[in-house]
Amino acid sequence: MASGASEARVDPLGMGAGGEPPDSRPDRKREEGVATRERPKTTRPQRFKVVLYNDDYTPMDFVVNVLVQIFQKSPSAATQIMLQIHRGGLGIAGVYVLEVAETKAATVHRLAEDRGYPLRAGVEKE
Ligand code: TYC
Repeated sequence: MASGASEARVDPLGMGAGGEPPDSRPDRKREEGVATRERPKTTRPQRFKVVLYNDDYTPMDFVVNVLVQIFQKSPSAATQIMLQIHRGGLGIAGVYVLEVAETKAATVHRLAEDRGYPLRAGVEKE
């Protein structure tokens, strides 16, 4: 070259004539058009059941009160769930994200232990 200018000096950032940096991704054509997402960016948090287990000693009205106060059931729904547990061995008190489910199960254990009852609650993936 007569001027002595190298190509690097003429186009120091490698921008080319279009003014955009070159696409360095191998085997990829530059996308064109409107960007679209094939999958949603967000996912729903996993949900967990709080399961109450039957025992021979916890009073029925205590279980109903737990279902009303901790799991926001109506008195009649709470009574149905309690009877289902009493007859079938277990029942679902509610379904929540993990941290809420664990907190509710721990609250059941604390309230039962305070009264000397053996009521147990578990957390299971839905
Ligand atoms: N089986 C208990 C009784 O006869 C009542 C009971 C119901 C206990 C549900 C626990 O999760 C339970 N007093």
